[in-house]
Amino acid sequence: MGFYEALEKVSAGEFLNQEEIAVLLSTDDEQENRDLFTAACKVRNKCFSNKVFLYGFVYFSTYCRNKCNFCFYRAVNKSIRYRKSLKEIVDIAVSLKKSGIHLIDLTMGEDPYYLDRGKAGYDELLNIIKQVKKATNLPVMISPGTVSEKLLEKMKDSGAEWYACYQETHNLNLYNKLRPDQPYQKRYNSKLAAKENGLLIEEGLLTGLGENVYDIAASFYKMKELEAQQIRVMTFVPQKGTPMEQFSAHDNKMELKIIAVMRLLFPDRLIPASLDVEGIDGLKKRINAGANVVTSIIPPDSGLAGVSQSTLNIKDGWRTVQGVVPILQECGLAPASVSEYKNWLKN
Ligand code: SAM
Ligand code: MD0
Repeated sequence: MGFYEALEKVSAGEFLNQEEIAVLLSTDDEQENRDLFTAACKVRNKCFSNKVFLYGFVYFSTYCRNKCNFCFYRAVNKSIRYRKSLKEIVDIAVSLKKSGIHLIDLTMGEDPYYLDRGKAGYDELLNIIKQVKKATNLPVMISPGTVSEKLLEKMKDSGAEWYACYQETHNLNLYNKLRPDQPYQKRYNSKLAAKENGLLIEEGLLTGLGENVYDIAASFYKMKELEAQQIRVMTFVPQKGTPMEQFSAHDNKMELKIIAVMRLLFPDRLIPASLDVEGIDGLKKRINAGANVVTSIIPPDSGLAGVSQSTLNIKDGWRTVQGVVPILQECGLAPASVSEYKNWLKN
């Protein structure tokens, strides 16, 4: 099947087979790319009108016991380490709410302080969720890594609506190279358990790590099987001091195509444009590829870091609602209200 036949088929609401997905992802033709993005935005606007959701990012602990080869915060790297106090976390969440965001994403490395002390650590973690919820009354996403079903259940009871945990790839060999000593199935099962417990789930991919278009197509099938309400992709950003520091990262073209094809395959799902890959300069193209959520909004004076871009555009205040809104307007879009976001979650 040719590019335009596949585009027409998916635009008409049909799911594509892996070969057809590969055709869409493989194009390097500029006109075809433009048509792909236009079709994706059309589908997004049909489902979400001109409204975009904004997520505040609170990376409250950068300590991590894992050794992911791609990550700046892998246990043995000399990266920025901090663990914010409960008061700092709540104050940051409140300032994010005042700035106009719709959700607080509480993210941490797999920090032994919270995860390896048994009940004492869990209670502190659960209290963070409870206090953030109490102080903001906003939806909360937790991104704590792979955790037990019991803890997921307690996180939900403490007020979390979402569990984010990205497989990065569904190619087992590649996964094992990226996340050594973290069994693939255990990570995947966390998402199934979260779903079972009534949490909304986010699944995600990394691109630029040697995967091919068939791997990406296989991931779309996994996302379909998971029925994840939010799905994402980010381009790998090489990190200083890690085994993959010299790995040649590719440009953002594949990420943009993946966003567009995801949008066409999953019209009514939430798909982020992350500020954590190319900062504010990369926002417009991700939105124009079909994304409808802006993630990694970070208050400039909070002392918080990003993940793949630990400092880019944080202190200069571009990763803020104020920084993002004019760009959304240039794309003919506008931030939703908190009640619009909450209504989406209810459906
Ligand atoms: N520690 C938790 C976990 O592993 O799920 C949550 C935080 S983790 C740091 C969040 C995500 O950031 C990873 O799953 C990965 O997709 C992304 N990420 C980390 N390092 C990255 C890099 N160098 N380039 C692009 N994305 C990266
Ligand atoms: C982002 N840096 O949205 C964040 C992070 C974790 N749930 C999200 C990867 O880009």
